[in-house]
Amino acid sequence: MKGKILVMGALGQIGSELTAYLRQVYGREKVMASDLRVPPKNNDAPDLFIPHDCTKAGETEKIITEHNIKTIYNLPAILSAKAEESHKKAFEVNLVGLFQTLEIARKYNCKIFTPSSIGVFGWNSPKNKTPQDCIMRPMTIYGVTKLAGELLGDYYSAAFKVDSRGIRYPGIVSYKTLPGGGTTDFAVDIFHQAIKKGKYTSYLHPNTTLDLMYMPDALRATHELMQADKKNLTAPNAYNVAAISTDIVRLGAAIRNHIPHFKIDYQIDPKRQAIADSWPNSIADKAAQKDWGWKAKFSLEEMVSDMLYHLKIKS
Ligand code: VAH
Repeated sequence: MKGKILVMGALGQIGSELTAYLRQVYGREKVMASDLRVPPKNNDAPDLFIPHDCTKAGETEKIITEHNIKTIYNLPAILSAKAEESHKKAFEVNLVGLFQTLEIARKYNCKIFTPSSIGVFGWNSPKNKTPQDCIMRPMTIYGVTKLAGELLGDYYSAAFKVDSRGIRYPGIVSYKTLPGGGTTDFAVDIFHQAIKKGKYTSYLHPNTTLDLMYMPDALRATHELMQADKKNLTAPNAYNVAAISTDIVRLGAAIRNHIPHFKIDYQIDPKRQAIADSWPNSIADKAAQKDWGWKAKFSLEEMVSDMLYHLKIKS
């Protein structure tokens, strides 16, 4: 592949694992990593890490030119719950940062991937098997920035032939990083609490159903989409992908198969409950299946078993 890859936001939940995944595929030296934060002392490639504020176009442009970057994974984002606490910061990082990176992708002919989210759907989007194309009126700053980001990507694809691609990630579950301020943080924290305390206090109602996806599926979906032949991609930007539609009760039951005494109690957080209630219960991903052969591999039980296996080793 020509040029190098830059993973922006490389210390986040997706970024930290996508960087390692891409280095496996393309070779360590082909993948540069950048983030506003300082990498941990045990970072395995400090020589390939660059401190970077994605809202500063000059910094981004310097990295692109100095390292001959031809593929950008634009991951920096303030997630849904945290974004409601600082909507201006969320706008700057999620949308201004993206706009500046799209401009640089246009100027230097880079292919660009930007995560979208099921957060782009709103109260009046279809709730079950939510389709690729439907009404989308998100009422969170996160959803607004993600939907606007999709439209920006569509515009740069059409107006400037920038190869801009995206995926509407469900709540991603992984064991390598701690939750990062999202509404679906429960789906990560519950495993840590189950191992540490044998119990979890849920901030969402027991019957709140959401789409989740295990990180290995999310990484593979991202790579498969970026590898796909552009002429087969009918959805201009940000594909629906689906994996596991579930709720905290079913997630808890699957954990109880491994930790029999595990208990859940509830202290509802009205803000995150309202966000979760505005999101779909389940997603239809027909376009991704047809256009680039997408199919999730991990079931709820397989995800739970793998998460607990790895976290027990770490604990
Ligand atoms: C969040 N984890 O909770 C993210 C994600 C679908 C959820 O976008 O904000």
